[in-house]
Amino acid sequence: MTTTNATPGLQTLLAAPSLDTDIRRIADKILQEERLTQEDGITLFEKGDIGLLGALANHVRERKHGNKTYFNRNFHIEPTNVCVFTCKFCSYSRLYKNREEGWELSIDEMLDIVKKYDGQPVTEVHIVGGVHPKMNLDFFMDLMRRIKAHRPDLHIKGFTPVELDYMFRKAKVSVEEGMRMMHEAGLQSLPGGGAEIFHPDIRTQICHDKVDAEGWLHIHKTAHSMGMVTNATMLYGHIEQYWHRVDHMERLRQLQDETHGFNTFIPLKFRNKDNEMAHIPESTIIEDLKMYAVGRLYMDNFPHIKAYWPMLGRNTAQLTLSFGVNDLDGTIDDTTKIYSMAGSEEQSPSMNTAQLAMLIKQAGRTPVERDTVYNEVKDYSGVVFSEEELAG
Ligand code: V47
Ligand code: SF4
Repeated sequence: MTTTNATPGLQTLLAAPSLDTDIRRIADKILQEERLTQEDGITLFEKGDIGLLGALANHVRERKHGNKTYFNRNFHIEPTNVCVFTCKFCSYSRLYKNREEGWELSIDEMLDIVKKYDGQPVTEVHIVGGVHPKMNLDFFMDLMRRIKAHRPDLHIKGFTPVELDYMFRKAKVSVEEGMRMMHEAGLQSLPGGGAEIFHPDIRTQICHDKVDAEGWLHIHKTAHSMGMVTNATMLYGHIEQYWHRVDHMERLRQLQDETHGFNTFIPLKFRNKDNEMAHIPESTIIEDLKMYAVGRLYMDNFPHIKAYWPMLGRNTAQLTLSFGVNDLDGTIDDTTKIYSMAGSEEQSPSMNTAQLAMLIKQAGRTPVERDTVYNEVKDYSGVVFSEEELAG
């Protein structure tokens, strides 16, 4: 066993005589920068002690990024929560027949949201919502052209393969044609949503009617082939088993080997309020931290692991910074409803730059503002914030 590059704390954990032999072998692979197998991934979930998983994930995180922890200044546009699909975990959507209970924004209304940020240094708009039968490819291309005409420097990250697959089918265009059209209209990157759990045993039970794993991966692959970067999520902590999580990560890791187009892996904790899976208890914090740590260790070709604080809550998100995470997403400005409606403790998610930077500093990390593609905008390590700024 080579432990020379490990911190003293990690060396002590690895020296424990009681350490499981499989875990010791996997830890050695991690220190040697060798790729983990699916079996290794499952073993980490099943037998990994939380302290050791955290120390190993932290070791890899610090090797890749040192102390830097990224965030960005962003806001969301959720064009509608009316949706033709029936995902059982979704607390947010309303069926088309009940659309008077939901919202449907016009292009002018969405442009008004963009205009609210005139003169403010936001760098990204994240557009994502339900799949509304009347909001088609032309509608969204028009929306993006108008956003770009108003504010060319604002990066448009938007639309999951669930929305894109539906739009392209309706418009009778291929994925390649459709992605080209969206890209030319202003779409610059894809968020990670819609991935859930890829394996059909689980996917057919929780979201049987939307794009399948192959369709999801094909759309991301096509985006990568056009030079766009994308993210990937995994919805964990419901009816899946550990091997389903590892299978999911494996499919992503394989595509990343081919394209190198993914920036960030984002494990999303299942929240159980007001949805058809409300009888399933939510995962514990220990399980959440384990998920982030194994995500960091398994996804060796993903540069960034993100904890999305509006979903996880800011306190747990802060803890994940010691379990492999190096990105907390953004300021959000209370512009998303997906997680508050699903029961997150963050009922009006909004943090100003000072608050986000302080959250990161308190965890002993260096806050660095980034843009969507991880160009560094500003290092906040030396910045002192006033009481007023921190109060928000
Ligand atoms: O795909 C829906 C998830 C996702 C619930 O790429 C739920 O930077 C937990 O993907 N409990 C959409 N999760 C959001 C998303 C995202 C968010 C932030 C940043 C990025 C990024 C991507 O929300 C869906 C689904 O997996 N979701 N309902 C729920 N009850
Ligand atoms: Fe529709 Fe997305 Fe909700 Fe599924 S998760 S029902 S696709 S809004």
